[in-house]
Amino acid sequence: MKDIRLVIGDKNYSSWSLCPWLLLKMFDIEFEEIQIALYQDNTAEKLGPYSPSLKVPVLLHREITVWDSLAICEYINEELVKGGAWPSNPRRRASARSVSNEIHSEFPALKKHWPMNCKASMKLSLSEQLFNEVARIDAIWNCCRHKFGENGDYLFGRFSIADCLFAPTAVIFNSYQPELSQPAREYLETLLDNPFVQKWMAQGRGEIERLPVSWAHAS
Ligand SMILES: N[C@@H](CCC(=O)N[C@@H](CS)C(=O)NCC(=O)O)C(=O)O
Repeated sequence: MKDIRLVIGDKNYSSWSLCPWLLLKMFDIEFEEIQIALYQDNTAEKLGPYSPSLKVPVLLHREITVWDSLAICEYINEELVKGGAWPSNPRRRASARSVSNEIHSEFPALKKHWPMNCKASMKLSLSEQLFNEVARIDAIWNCCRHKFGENGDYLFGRFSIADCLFAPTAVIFNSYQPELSQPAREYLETLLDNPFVQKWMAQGRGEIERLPVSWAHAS
């Protein structure tokens, strides 16, 4: 058994699982992947031994269990990559934490109406709330790229936890194709071109489990 195990859901559907998975991959940390199909009759029974919240993702490191995507990313940052997963500059780090927490805790319409589905490709009309949420994400991406992005193509230049938190948004935007400003579109392309995001999406598209169409908008 490997020292580090990450419990994730379906790659096609589980947006939050992608965040710590991408962080571990980007920092070249070896881990065992334990995948559990979500929303099946036996999902809770299978998650029970691993997940206090009965949700994914969960990180198991020696005797320590960490759940919730952002808490897992913080744990990886502290215990496994010596603080290297946030920007080192305090001002940048404060902004990176702020936008990461914002995408994690806000955007209710996006989370409700545009679930992640790597197989989906469609342009849907946006409610006013959804329009405003997409505009806010566009503004975050613009602002971070403009103010902090000079040393690379990621939100704060070099790759950080903020990019992990926005990776599911990139997959979602790839499916539902909202209008974006040019800088936001360029950042979206950076995330979608990331080889590990590509790998995740390809594996997600290859999965055969299917949720109801009303949930996932696609086959
Ligand atoms: N705040 C949690 C949310 C976790 C979450 O909702 N995970 C979904 C999959 S992406 C899940 O496990 N759903 C199963 C369920 O709700 O029964 C996090 O960031 O990890």
